[in-house]
Amino acid sequence: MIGKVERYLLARIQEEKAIFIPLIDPEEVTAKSASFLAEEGEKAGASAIMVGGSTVVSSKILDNIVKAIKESINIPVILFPNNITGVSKYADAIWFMSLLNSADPYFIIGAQVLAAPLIKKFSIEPIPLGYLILGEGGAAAVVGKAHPIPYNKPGLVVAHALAAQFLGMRFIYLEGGSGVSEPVPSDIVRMVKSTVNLPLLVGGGIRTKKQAKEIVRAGADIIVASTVLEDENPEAVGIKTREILEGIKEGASHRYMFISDEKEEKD
Ligand code: 1GP
Repeated sequence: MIGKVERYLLARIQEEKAIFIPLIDPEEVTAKSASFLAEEGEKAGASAIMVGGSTVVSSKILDNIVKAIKESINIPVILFPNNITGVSKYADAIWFMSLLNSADPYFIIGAQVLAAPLIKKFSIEPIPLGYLILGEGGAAAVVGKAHPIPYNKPGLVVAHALAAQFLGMRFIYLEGGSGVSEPVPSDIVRMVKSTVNLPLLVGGGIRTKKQAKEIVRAGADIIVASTVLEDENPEAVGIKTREILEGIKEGASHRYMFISDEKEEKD
């Protein structure tokens, strides 16, 4: 049941403790700049490239971008769809995600039903993921009709993540919203990690090495970042990618240990 890309991600997480997946928003790039971003990511040590955004993009544009990325890198390309238009036959895998705190069943199960036959037809590997939008939530919250869980209600985040685990989802994504001022607080990451036994993705508003380090230290297995890598200056893209990766590495080597519900600090 577990496919090649998922096995690969789990192996890299086991090996490196935490990994980086740059996210490319098809609305913000051309095929050329997307390839460049992906190449820089791969060179710096990113484990995969995600492609997706909150607003609608034509399937043709998405296909061109995914195809161009695929041709320039060897690491997997994973779709991060906001809707059924987020599917491209050129990708290796797709986060088969349910927006668990949406008020609209379309984003919990409707879009997934419509997209499933196409994903099967294109042989794209689906990776089941529980998606939760917190804090400001950004465009993802508006488009997905979510009730973002406030940062001061960590118990609610844990309850949602636990429900995702019990439903059989294999990854959890804590989303703060693209470009938001405050990424998901490390306290929330720590609480989820000490209760839920699933690999944890955290994204939204992560711009600095320090933020990446703190979030990984608190237990994130995968850091996702997009806005910080959208820079006109090609040199800046490489520098930022490496900075985030350094933060991830430092955070992973100074991780809290999670023993049942108690945590100890390890050095
Ligand atoms: C959005 O979590 C991602 O879905 C990335 O957010 O653009 O703020 O890095 P940023």
